[in-house]
Amino acid sequence: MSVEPRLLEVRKNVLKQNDVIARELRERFRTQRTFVVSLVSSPGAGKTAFLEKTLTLLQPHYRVAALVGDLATENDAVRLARSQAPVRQITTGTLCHLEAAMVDNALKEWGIGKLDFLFIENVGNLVCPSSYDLGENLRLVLLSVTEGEDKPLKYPTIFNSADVAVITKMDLAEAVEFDEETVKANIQAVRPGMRHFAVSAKSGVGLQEYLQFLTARIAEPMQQEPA
Ligand SMILES: Nc1nc2c(ncn2[C@@H]2O[C@H](COP(=O)(O)OP(=O)(O)OP(=O)(O)O)[C@@H](O)[C@H]2O)c(=O)[nH]1
Ligand SMILES: [Mg+2]
Repeated sequence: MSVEPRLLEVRKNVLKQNDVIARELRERFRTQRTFVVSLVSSPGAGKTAFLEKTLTLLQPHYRVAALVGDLATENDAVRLARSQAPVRQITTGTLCHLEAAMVDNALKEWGIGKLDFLFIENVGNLVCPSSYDLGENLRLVLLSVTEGEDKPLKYPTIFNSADVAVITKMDLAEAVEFDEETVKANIQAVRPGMRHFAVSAKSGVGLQEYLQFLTARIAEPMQQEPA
């Protein structure tokens, strides 16, 4: 047997194991009525800045918390904690993505109480995180205006694994001659029907529209509950 099929087999088993844990997590989140949102993007696209704003704006009205993954440092957890929301860093060492087991372990050690929203910031990478289900309800893929409009076409897998696209750093759009129509068309080319928000964590543009979308998502299942 050549090495390649063996490696493929190992990878298949890791993914299968991940899916089992992710399914358990999703079921647990469902019974606890916690809406889980994960964020994926290239390094530096603005996940932490966007999430810090999200937590700060939701915190007065909802029970929110965040897990954040990075290869090294607790920098992002320190930044997110400025929102006053509970935050935990997961350091992955050499791994370029979070896995469901890491989320499971972090939550078990944490013993955090009931939440309305749990946010999970993945390691900055446009490739690795796409294959790993974390049990989330909604996966956001972020793309900053400085990265170029062609990224959805070049990294279709991550856009296909996500539910919603968030274009970040809109305050810089003019300076880099960002063309929103082109990026919209490129997103639609790889993921027809995908919704997108155009935001800036610096100026606050687009944040209210995004938060309305998010909070409506938790209102949905609650409205279906019997009186
Ligand atoms: N002008 C502007 N800069 C931003 C915005 N959002 C983030 N930045 C800057 O972009 C840089 C990277 O932002 P982060 O929030 O650390 O990005 P990230 O995706 O969390 O990065 P990693 O976790 O390392 O992958 C920082 O210097 C931020 O201040 C924005 O909306 N506008
Ligand atoms: Mg970050």
